Order: sequence, then C-alpha cells, then structure tokens
Amino acid sequence: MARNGGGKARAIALLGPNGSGKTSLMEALLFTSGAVDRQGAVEAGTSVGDATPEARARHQSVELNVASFDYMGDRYTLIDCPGSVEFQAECDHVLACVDLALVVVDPDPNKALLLRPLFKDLDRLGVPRAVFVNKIDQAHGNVGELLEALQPASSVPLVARQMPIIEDDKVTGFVDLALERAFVYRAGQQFEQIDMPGQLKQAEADAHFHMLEQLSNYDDALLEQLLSDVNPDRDTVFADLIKETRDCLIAPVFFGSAHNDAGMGRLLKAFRHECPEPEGAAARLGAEGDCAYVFKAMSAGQAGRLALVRVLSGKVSDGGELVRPDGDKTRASGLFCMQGGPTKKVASASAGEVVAVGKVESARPGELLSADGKARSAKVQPPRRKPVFALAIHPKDRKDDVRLTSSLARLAEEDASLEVVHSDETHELLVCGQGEGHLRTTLERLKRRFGVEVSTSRPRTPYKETIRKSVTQHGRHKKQTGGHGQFGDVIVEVGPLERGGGFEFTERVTGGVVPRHWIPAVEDGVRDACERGPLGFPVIDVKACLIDGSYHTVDSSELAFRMAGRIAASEALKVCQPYVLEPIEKVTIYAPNSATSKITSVISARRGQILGFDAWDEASGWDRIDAYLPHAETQDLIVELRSLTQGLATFESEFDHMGEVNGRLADEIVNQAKTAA
Ligand SMILES: Nc1nc2c(ncn2[C@@H]2O[C@H](COP(=O)(O)OP(=O)(O)O)[C@@H](O)[C@H]2O)c(=O)[nH]1
Ligand SMILES: [Mg+2]
Repeated sequence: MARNGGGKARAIALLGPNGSGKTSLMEALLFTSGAVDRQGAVEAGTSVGDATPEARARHQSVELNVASFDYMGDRYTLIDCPGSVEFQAECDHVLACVDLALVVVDPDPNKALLLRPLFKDLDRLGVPRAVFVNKIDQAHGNVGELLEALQPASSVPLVARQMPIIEDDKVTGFVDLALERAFVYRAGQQFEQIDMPGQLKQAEADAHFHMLEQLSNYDDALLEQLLSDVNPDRDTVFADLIKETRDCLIAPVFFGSAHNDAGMGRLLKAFRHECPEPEGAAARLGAEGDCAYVFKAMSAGQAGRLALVRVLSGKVSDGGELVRPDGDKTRASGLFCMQGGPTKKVASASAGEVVAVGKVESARPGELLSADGKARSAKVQPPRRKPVFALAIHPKDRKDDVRLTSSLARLAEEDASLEVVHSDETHELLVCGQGEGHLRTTLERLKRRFGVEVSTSRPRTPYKETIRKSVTQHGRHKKQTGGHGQFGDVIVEVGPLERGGGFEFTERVTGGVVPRHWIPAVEDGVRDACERGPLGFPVIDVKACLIDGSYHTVDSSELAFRMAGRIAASEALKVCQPYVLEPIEKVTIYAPNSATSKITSVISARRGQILGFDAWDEASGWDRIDAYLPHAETQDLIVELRSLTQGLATFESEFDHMGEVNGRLADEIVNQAKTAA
C-alpha cells in the first residue's frame, strides 16, 4: 500500500482528559518504535515524559512533553499536552502546528463531556484529529456504545476503524475494518494476523458497511457504489480515510492500551499511512519559505533558554539568522532533538521536524521565525486565558525581595497564563493563574530554579468604608514650642456622597478667614484623614466643605492648616456613622447546563445575586450565568465550580461596584483589620 505522502517528518499532539494515559501512550510508542529500550511508567517515575520534579511529584503532567522517534525510516514527534485544566496554556500554541491531534480517551462514557471543549478547539483551528480509546484492558461495555456516548462531543462523525476481539471478557485483539483482517495482540511483539473468527463475520460486515456509509457522506462515487451493491476496493477506502481525516470531515477511532503493548503497532502504522502532511499546518499558520513556528519557550538548565519550534517549511540551520515577526533578528545557537529534554545536537532541521533552538532569547511562543530573511506573522492567535485564582506571596527571606520579582517575571515569560500583580490597594504581591495546582507548581519551580522560597496567604480583599450622616466639625492645630509656633484652625462640613461619588472638596470661605493659598492644604488634610477611616479602611464617597476658620499672621503655615483639616475630618468621620463597603464583582460563569441549578445555589450561598442565565451560544449544552458576587467570595469560586462540573466550568469577573456590608460579617471584617494592623 502506498504511503501517505513522502518522507516529511510528522508531528502529533496527544490531547485528552487528565489521566486518560497520554504520557503512558507516548512512552509505549517510544518503546514500540525502538526509541527507548525499556518502557518506563508514569507511576514509577521512570517515563520519558513528566520528568521534571514538579511532574514526578504529582504523577501528572504539568507541562508539555516532547519526544521524537523514527519508525520505518520516517521521523515523528509526539507532543503530549497536560490534561489538567490548570495547565492548558501549555497547549495553546501546540494545536495549530501539528498535523494530527490524537485525542486519548478512557473507555468511560461518563467522560464524554470532557471532550467537548477540546474538539471545539480543534474545530476553531481546523486541525485534523483522530481518537484513541486507551485502557481497553479495563473496558467493560462495548466500543460501539462508547462511540455513541462520545459522538455528541464531536462536531464530525467518529468513525470506528477497528472492532475489538473479546475473549473471556478481555480484549485480545482487533479487526481492522478497512483491511477487513483480524489481529491478536502479542505482548512485546508485532500484532499477529489470524483468520477472521467465525462468530465475528456478520458483526464485522455490518461495522465495515457502517464505516463505508460514513465515508460516503463525503464521496459521491463511493455512495454510488454502495447504492449499487458494489464493494469498493481497498485503495478507495484508504484514500477516503486519509482525505476525510485531513479535511477534518471525520475522526477515525482506534483503540488499545498503553500498557500491555496492545494496539501500539497499529497506531504507528496509522501515523505512517494516515497522518496528514505538514503542508496543512504550514497553510494554517501562514508559513512559507524557510520558516519555523515557536510553540514553547523553556529554560533547560545549562542549555539556557530554548525555543521549541516546529519547522513548517524549508529548513533551519544551527548558527543561521532567524527573523522574528517584527523584524527583530536573532541567531540559532544550537539545534537539539527532543526526547523529554533536549538530547542530540543536529546541524539543521527540515520541514516537519521539531527541534529546540538555543539562545533565541527574544522568541515568543506563537511567533514564526524565518530563516530566509523575510519576517512573517502567524495567522493564528491563541485564546487569552484570564486568571481564575490568586495567592498573595511573601519571600521567606527579605533579601530575596528583588530576586523574587525578577524570577517571577522569567516564569511568567514562559507561561502566558501566569500573571504577577502588585496590588495598589492591598500592597500585596499576587500570583494569579489557572488554579491552586498551577500556582503551587509555579512556586515549586521558583524555589528549584531560582532558589527563592515564599510563603503564601489568601489575598486580602480591598474593603473600603463610607459614612451615613453629615456633620459640621471644628479642627484646630496649635503648638507653641520656643520660637515659631504652629496654628491652623478650620470648620469643615463632612457628609456622604452617592455611591461611586468618590471624593469632593469645596469651600465657602468668606472674608479671608482662611487665606486662599492655604485652602489646598486643608483639602490635603481631609484627604489624609480619608486614607484610613475610623474602621481601618480607606474612606470613599464623601464630600467636605471648608466653611470657616481662623489664622495667625506669624504661626500659621501650610502644614498647620493641613493638620487642622486632618483633625477636623478624622473627628467628623467617627461621628458620621461609618460603615464597611466591599467590592462586588460582575461574574460570568460558563458551565455545562446540567450543573446550572447547582451553580445558582452556590452563588446564593456565597451572598451573590443572580442576574440571569441562558444557553451559551458558543457551546451547545452549556449555559452562561451572570451574577453579582462579593469579591471575597470569588477567590476560591473556581474550586467549587470545577468540583461540580468535572473541572469544566470556568468564569470571568470584573469589578462592578462597592456594596454595603452589615451585621456580624461587618464586625468580623473590622476586627480582622484591627488585628492585622
Ligand atoms: N490499565 C491501564 N492503565 C493505564 C493505561 N494507560 C495509562 N494507564 C494508567 O493511567 C494513569 C494515568 O496515565 P498518564 O499516562 O499519566 O495519563 P495522562 O494524564 O493522560 O498523561 C497512570 O496510572 C497509568 O499507569 C492502560 O492502557 N491501561
Ligand atoms: Mg500526562
């Protein structure tokens, strides 16, 4: 049978929910292809992927794993994407540059919902996809039913390429529905062809016909043949499978097990014959000439900063000049093959290959690097990921203050979903990201790579206070100390403004009782008093009017009037019935609609107010829920949302207004602020 296209290296992304076995699959494929001579395991900490201390500690991928291997004379690169929602930013630049996304799933119909966002991403970018049902050793039910359960998650038909052979409730082999041949798994060896088991003949014929029907939806000639009872030849079937996969019209489905060497050889053959060529990815990204696409920037110890790139067309050479999209020039210093980390040095890499490029400090993920002098911009923009969780951090050693900021900046350069913010309001240093696991991983990296240790706390809520009543207050600052004295004397009316009014200062001074050039000092004094009100928070939505006062020709000064203004305002605020205000956010939650009623209860329990909910037009079966929620209640909202939705729900929020806090909660807030101060 003819190979699908000649000689160019292929790149395949492994995607799928956490724990479906992607990293194990990468290991098994490396082993089956002969790239490693011992098959490691994620659990034992011996796999090629998940090699960083952070991933090993969790037995879970927290970053991309990239490994290349050769199979039957061709080069392949697997890019294993972490499944956890908290580390999705790692994959943001991967999908656009691969030839095929292999969606790895558990044989568990209850996880179908998890695939929907993933298929949606592939649709958005137009990336060819296939499905691998892993852990077939644990499968109960039948594969047909599983595909029926998974189908709603996919916008294109899932086309079974295989049918399992089951003996004693165990999958021992498969029938290839295109070849119409039966095979049994042989541990440690190639699968072995057997005669079609008699009891499977009818089921095989039905499944084969169903596959042809699915393919004929996009091939009129095939449809003709089926209608006139002509059995199409094998080449037609394979040509259709290849073409319809490439054009994102179907997703072929394979199965097997990353353990027990079941289905690995078959999967490698599928890559060889059915994986689309790199031209598709090049066209998607707008790459031509000599051009590579950066899908990750990373630091690799002594190798320094590396850009992981896929060469999409032409060639990239060690030592060659690379032009960034903005025309900025840099030079490749070292090209490395990847197998977990950078391994062998190579002189050049050509279309299809994935390599790490050394010392291209300025290169950013998502950029095209041109080796032919012509700057190009990638046509695809990744989604921007807004933080959903934050921690306040404090260096354990004060000496690390400066290094902390610079090290975090480095980490944020490598991780677009990480934000580092100095809060003007609470004066805390905040790390913001995709969840607690994401931030803990970041802080472990901070310690391991930069030697900076921090402690963490829940970010403080920027409470404010305001007043209910108006009052007219006298303030006098008078001091007689030796030579010059100090004298300032004012009468100020202080009162509330409507919510959102901020701060207002006016004056009605007549007869020069307070000389004009000292009036701004009185305003400054009032503002000073508002920095920290009687409850311990900044005071907002107040107005003050200077109505009277007196001065002394020798002892009065700007400072004295500022003090007087401050005294008057401080005293006034105390007696104007101050109360606490908290920031209220407008939040929008996106979640599968099966969880909507639970989520509305969560909002109520968190003192929120539902503004409305409706079907989300961007994803069928999902709802969009709008609500007001106190800022303090948004802090760990994501944890509860995810636990209700298998990790799927997410939210965005934005400050909306300040809301009044009363009763016991207000007392607690005030007491806490007093203890902290
Ligand atoms: N029984 C069985 N377990 C598997 C198989 N593949 C992976 N696992 C286990 O499933 C767990 C998650 O695997 P891992 O490769 O880390 O999943 P990932 O999160 O998709 O990368 C690990 O404990 C693996 O040992 C398989 O084919 N059969
Ligand atoms: Mg993994």
